[in-house]
Amino acid sequence: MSTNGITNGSTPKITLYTNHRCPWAHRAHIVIKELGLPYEEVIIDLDKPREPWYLEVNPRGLVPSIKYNDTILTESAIVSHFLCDAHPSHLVPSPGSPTAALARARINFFVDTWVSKAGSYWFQVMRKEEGGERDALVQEFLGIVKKEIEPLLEGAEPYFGGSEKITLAEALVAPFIVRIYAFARNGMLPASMAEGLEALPNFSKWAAKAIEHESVRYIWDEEGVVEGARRRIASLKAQQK
Ligand SMILES: N[C@@H](CCC(=O)N[C@@H](CS)C(=O)NCC(=O)O)C(=O)O
Repeated sequence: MSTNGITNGSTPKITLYTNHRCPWAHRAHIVIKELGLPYEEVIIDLDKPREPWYLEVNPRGLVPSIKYNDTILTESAIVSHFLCDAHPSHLVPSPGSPTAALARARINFFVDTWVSKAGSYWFQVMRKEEGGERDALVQEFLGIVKKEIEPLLEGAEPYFGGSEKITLAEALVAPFIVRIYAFARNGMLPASMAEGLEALPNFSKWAAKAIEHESVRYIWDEEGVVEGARRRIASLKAQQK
């Protein structure tokens, strides 16, 4: 049976519209790699206005988007959940039982907590000049991670919820963690930000495992990501003046 170009039972043809600098797109790469799905990638140049053909793929002009057979899906969380639901795996249990529902709820709560409470600080900190205001923001971020994230990582050994294999929780959050550490190493974020995370026992152990995972690393280009962020921040600071 086929609906909107989605066919059950055969290997899908997937095109991933992406940019390796983007943490949201990184999520889709991790999921696709873990699911072992073949795909083609089309790199979208984020330094230029989007071309009309891409605005037809995704009218918001953002990456990632995927074409799954003939169907376009956008928004990294939706793309990731769709792929996981269409191709059940160790990443997240399929719904249908209270145990699976609870495991899914816990992953969703963790990811939602990261995104809604902690996820945007690194970008705000990066835009600030050195000084008291920036330090206060770093402390606020570390306080939130300690209060909101650290308890959710109790027993996350080696992966979320005690899973032996990487889960959707790592796939959706690790792209941000790997960047925070890389930016701190490269002087784009204060070293105190990484040091503060390292002082959280659950977080630091979990993060080390998550960011060294092959599915997180295979498209990771630290130099390119840092350079891209440097240019972006310089241009945002110039616009503020
Ligand atoms: N909510 C979106 C966010 C995606 C996003 O913001 N992508 C950025 C790159 S990291 C983008 O495409 N920006 C367009 C631009 O820079 O013009 C998602 O989860 O997919």
